[in-house]
Amino acid sequence: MQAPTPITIRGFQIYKNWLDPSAQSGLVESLRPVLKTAPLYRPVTPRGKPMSVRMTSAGDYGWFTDKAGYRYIEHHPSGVPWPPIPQPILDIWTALCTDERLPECCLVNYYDENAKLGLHQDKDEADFSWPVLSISLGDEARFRMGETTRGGSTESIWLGSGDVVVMGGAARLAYHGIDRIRFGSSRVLPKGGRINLTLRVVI
Ligand code: MD6
Ligand code: FE
Repeated sequence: MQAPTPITIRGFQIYKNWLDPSAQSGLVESLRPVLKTAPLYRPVTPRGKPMSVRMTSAGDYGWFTDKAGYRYIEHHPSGVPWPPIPQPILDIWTALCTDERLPECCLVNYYDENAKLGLHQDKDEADFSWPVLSISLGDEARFRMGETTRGGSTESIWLGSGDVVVMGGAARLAYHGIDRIRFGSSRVLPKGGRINLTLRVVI
């Protein structure tokens, strides 16, 4: 099937409501064993500040940060291997990105009522010719998009449950972040909050 035309803002391709409610709850179900094997933890930035977003990963590599810096690691901080990326998540990548290569990391970010994510670039991967794909589940979030240099102009859009964003080409190295969520705006996650999945080709 050919994907319908997304909204494009600064090269970010935004597929509103790509996942219908049953696909959204299917993804939430597929994440349960991931979260059981590899529980969410609170990473610490290289400057020593605990992040407000909690994280875990699935796949061969998990994105990680502590005082030693940003990097990909092959095990959860507990020492267990990262669980495999659930097939329904890989299917979204294949539908919207490419079937030439599969992502090696599915980073899982959980936002509670007060969590946010400052403007950043995703640049810990080896080859920026592969896009990053992001899937939103649960509460709405204001996603901010900037330029490829820090301090440029920005614009924002609200992402809701089932929205998918592909960040490739010129946008692959653009700054972006989450200003805040609207806690309680969705019932997709029983306890509220927001899950964002980002799929990345790492090596
Ligand atoms: C989020 N997303 O939506 C955070 N990164 O919670 C990201 O940082 C992100 O949405 C790369 C590509 C798309 C994204
Ligand atoms: Fe990012």
